[in-house]
Parts: sequence; C-alpha cells; structure tokens
Amino acid sequence: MFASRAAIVLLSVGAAGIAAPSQAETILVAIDRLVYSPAEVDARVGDEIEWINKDVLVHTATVKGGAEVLLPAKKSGRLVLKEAGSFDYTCRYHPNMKGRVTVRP
Ligand SMILES: [Cu+2]
Repeated sequence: MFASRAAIVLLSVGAAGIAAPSQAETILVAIDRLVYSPAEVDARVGDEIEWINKDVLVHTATVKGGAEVLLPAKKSGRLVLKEAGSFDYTCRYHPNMKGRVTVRP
C-alpha cells in the first residue's frame, strides 16, 4: 500500500551558487502512521532526503552515533547526504520505526 509513494523523486531546482557536480535530487520519505515510506531508499552523494511527517506525533530520523533530524508533527526535515555508504536509522521516540539509506558515490 506504500508502493505508490516509492517512486516520488523530485529534481531540485535553483540552488544557485552551490557547486553540485551533477544534478542532486531530493528524495521524499513520508512518515504515515509510524512508518517510513519508502523504508529503503537509494541515493547518491549530494542528494538530499526530505522526510515529511504526516502524523500528529513528533518523530525523528536518527542514525545511531550520527545525524539526527527532528520531525515535528505535520512538518518536514531534510538531510544532505555527504558520504557514500549505507546507514540504518530509527525514530528516537518509536524504535520500531526503521529505515535505511544507501548512498552511492
Ligand atoms: Cu517517531
């Protein structure tokens, strides 16, 4: 039931003055009823993930020992991917929420 959102990828526009070797993308991940959707995304270095929290609860996207993006109710938050690799993330408040990002060079 979440597959329809899996393919939503928008090209970022503007960003004048930012040196981007290729066209960076913004990858959207919705949070709906305590689920990241899509739960797994592929990205490239320089891309940005935007989490859109549709719940009335505060969530986070928290990488263990790494970045944390706070996602207040009905708000969104962004993270620019600066390194290749893959990482799992969870919500600080709801540890059953799990996501994964794979970043290619
Ligand atoms: Cu949460």
